[in-house]
Amino acid sequence: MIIKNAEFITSAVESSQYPDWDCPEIAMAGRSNVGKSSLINALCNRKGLARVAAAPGKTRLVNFYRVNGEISLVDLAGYGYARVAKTTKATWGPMIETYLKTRQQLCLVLLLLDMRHDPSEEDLLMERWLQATGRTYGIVLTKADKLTRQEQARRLDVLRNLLLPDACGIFPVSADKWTGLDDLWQLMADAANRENTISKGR
Ligand SMILES: Nc1nc2c(ncn2[C@@H]2O[C@H](COP(=O)(O)OP(=O)(O)OP(=O)(O)O)[C@@H](O)[C@H]2O)c(=O)[nH]1
Ligand SMILES: [Mg+2]
Repeated sequence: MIIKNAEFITSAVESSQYPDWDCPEIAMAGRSNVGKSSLINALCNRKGLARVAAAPGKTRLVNFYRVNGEISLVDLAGYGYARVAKTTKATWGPMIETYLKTRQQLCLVLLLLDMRHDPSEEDLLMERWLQATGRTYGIVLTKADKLTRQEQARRLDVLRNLLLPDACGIFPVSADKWTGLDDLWQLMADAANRENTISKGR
């Protein structure tokens, strides 16, 4: 994908604050610190578009970005971060769930997992939940640069066995070294094209 422009559009808590457009949306889900915001920056070829932090819990709310005026990337707050206050956590769950459940033009969810680790209970819950809702989802394995090629191949095998067979693909990537992004863009562009065709018929 050639990135002509990438822009932040808005942050939302409730569905009334989502952008009023028919742009196909692709969401990044996963635990805090897995690299959701970094992946958006890498995919958009822009360093500071989405805010990244070494400490987990950086992204709050549902954040909408738009690429080339035609496809939207949605950065979600991460789950599984113990140090976030209980009251904050109580609002994050429903906020993410409402978006994932109700958003019509959401055509693909990317579930991010750190390639070095086995999925957590919450990761597996999210995976099962996505499968049950019938959403099209892909698995993105982040931080591949922290492993050697050999380790990457081994982890890919291990993870494949731990995950459901329903994902539309498993994509190892590095937001640091910018690897694996072309294949991912291909998946995303296909999903967006399909959504554009479907929405014309609505
Ligand atoms: N080496 C390496 N580090 C990465 C990669 N992706 C993200 N990181 C680092 O991981 C940390 C967390 O990245 P974020 O993109 O903020 O993670 P997030 O999933 O958006 O986290 P929350 O907003 O807290 O949910 C940062 O220090 C990033 O620099 C990667 O592909 N390789
Ligand atoms: Mg983030």
